[in-house]
Amino acid sequence: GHKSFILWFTGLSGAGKSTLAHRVEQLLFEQGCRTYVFDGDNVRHGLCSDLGFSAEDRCENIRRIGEMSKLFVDAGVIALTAFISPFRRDRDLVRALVEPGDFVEIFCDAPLEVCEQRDVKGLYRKARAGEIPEFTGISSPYEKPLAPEITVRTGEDGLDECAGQILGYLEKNGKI
Ligand code: GGZ
Repeated sequence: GHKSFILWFTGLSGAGKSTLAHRVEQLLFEQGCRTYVFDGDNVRHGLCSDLGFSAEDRCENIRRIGEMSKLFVDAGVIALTAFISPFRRDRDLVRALVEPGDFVEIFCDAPLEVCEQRDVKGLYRKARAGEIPEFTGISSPYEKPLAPEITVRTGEDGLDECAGQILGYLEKNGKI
């Protein structure tokens, strides 16, 4: 079997975290890896349905996702998580939960202008209109990772290019 670890995708809303995580999952699956993707769709409606978007609630959201991901690592499953996770401290707390090397931080680096231009769900427009308080990048901060294991330029590069970079990292570092 393979080792297990966390692939932690972080970046702005609309940066493509969830889409990329699912693409990477597909590639890992083809290599015989056991995987699971956590994103807003399966976490914020369930385990974290009591939480909003204040700094405190985001912190608790990330803490729960981190603890859950750790359990998946214990179970031998590669956990892929796709959350904005805007605060460096919250991400570093998750990093500290697992063995060194088992937390792979992937910065989905897309410029705010690109995310706002895409505005797939119309949330940036609403945030600009003041209809969504504390919206990341508009009225709430995003703290870029200082030393992510991987940075992918999801604003410029295509999905397969970004997924390939991640698989390349994992192969080079003996993780798969
Ligand atoms: C940021 C928000 C907000 C606010 C709702 N700020 O594009 P989406 O819709 O699907 O991704 C965003 C998602 C962010 O949830 P996370 O759990 O990833 O956030 S965090 O890690 O900060 O806890 C967006 C939607 O929820 N959304 N309100 N105010 N994104």
